[in-house]
Amino acid sequence: MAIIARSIIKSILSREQMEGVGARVRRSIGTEALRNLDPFLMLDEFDTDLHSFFADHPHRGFETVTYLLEGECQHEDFKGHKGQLGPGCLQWMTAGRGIIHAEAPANGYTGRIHGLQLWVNLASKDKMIEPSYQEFPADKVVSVSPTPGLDIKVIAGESYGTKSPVFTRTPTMFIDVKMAKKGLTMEQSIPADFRGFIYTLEGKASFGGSKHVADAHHTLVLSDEGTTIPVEALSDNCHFVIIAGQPLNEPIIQYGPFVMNTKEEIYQAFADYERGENGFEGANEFVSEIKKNWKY
Ligand code: FJE
Ligand code: FE
Repeated sequence: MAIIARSIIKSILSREQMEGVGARVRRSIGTEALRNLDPFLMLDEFDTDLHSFFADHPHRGFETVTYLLEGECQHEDFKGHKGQLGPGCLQWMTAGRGIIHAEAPANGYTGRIHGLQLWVNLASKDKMIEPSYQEFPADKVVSVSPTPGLDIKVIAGESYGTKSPVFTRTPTMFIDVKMAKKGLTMEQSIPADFRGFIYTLEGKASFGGSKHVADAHHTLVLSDEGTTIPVEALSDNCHFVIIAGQPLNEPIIQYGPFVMNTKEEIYQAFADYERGENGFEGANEFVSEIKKNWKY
């Protein structure tokens, strides 16, 4: 059987918007133009500074994946789980039935904070599971360099024979690609049943069988047919991510931080959050140290 290359069926430029408290983000998935791309609910490229933070907020029914490219961040949840992320660090958080947390620049850090936050939907059967974290410092994020100047970090899934240790409840591929020189090429395999997209961070390249040309901050939606994604760098210093996953094909009812399958489950999420029940125990008493110490 012939190997079919995926093509680009839609290209959307992300403009900067404000989120949280003073944070600048470029939203990819999760805007009017692309509400979701099953199984993905949101992708934000945050590029911000010490004046920004995401104050105490809940999540239910999905996973948040925070991948830091530059800077130092801290996080803290309502069960006492806290930590720091540096450049190249990965936090794969399964919110499941409930997490309340704060995300902010690390204390004393005053530089640029640049990274990605992806929201991966959970199947109906997984939405109410116990919350959990998979956390990887930069040196535990696996990478592969198939040719000089081509540097790939395998956040989830597999690239050029290198496999990520991340467990993805919703089968997901997340590949971070840097191509140092114009003219370099690469090809990423993608499972036939995955739906996906490319988000460009820097440089100019041609993507897919259709050789679609894009520069930075574009979301390129992939066609559903095919098992490979060819890329050619058209400038030096190309940087982009390829994200794909198995569609859940279930109803999506989203109300901000709660993503469920029915309206009733959303009402239940609000009630549980307000009453501090069904996974939100302690919600009313919780104020993060991050919020208490916030002074900008
Ligand atoms: C959220 C609005 C938000 N993008 N990128 C509504 F901004 C958020 C939220 C984030 C976020 C956090 C980080 Cl660290 C990076 C982000 C949106 O926290 F959860 C809701 N509900
Ligand atoms: Fe959050």
